[in-house]
Amino acid sequence: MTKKTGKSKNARQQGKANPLIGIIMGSSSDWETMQHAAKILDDLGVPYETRVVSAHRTPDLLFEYAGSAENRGIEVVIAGAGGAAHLPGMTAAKTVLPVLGVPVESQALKGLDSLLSIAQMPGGIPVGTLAIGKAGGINAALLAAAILGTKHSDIREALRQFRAEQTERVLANSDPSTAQWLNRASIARRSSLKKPAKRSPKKRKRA
Ligand code: RP5
Repeated sequence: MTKKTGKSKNARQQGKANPLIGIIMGSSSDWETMQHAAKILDDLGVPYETRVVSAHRTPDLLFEYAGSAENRGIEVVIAGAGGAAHLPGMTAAKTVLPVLGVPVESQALKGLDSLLSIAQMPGGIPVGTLAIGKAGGINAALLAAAILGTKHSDIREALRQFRAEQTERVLANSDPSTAQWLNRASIARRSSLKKPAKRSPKKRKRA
């Protein structure tokens, strides 16, 4: 068994003092999606920071954040946004750091609007676009770690360990029919425990 990645915290993670990754999002409502990126980085022991930076509600903050990220030591930006999602593209326009975009699932169009807004950047300013929603948040963090891994060997090794554990989990549960059977058996057991006791019929009061 390989050691759990989450427990193998390295020196980098101490206090998240020097974040290498900036996770930004257009609204605090995007956190539900972006927290999955943060969790993966926690597991890998990669220091990061999180900020709400809205392209249309706080445009000056966006310029300030994207313009200063490189000098502050950030090496990759993960930007999540929903709807007419211009945050990742605008961020990429203000920095030469790699920007990974996470399309947040919108109510109106289920995130298709976010996906196209982020992926369809005109040639010249790229945004690496991930899947809509939770999978995109997870994969943005893994891809950011892979990018950092080309320079930081400890991050590359943490990513290798993450992959090994993931493979182990799949191989350890390779027969879904057994898992389903176990599941059905435990549901049946639980429902038999919950069966209400037979009540004796109430005696009618005589008038
Ligand atoms: C975008 O608008 C945000 O990225 C968010 O996904 C969406 C809705 O924002 P709220 O109205 O929930 O703040 O800017």
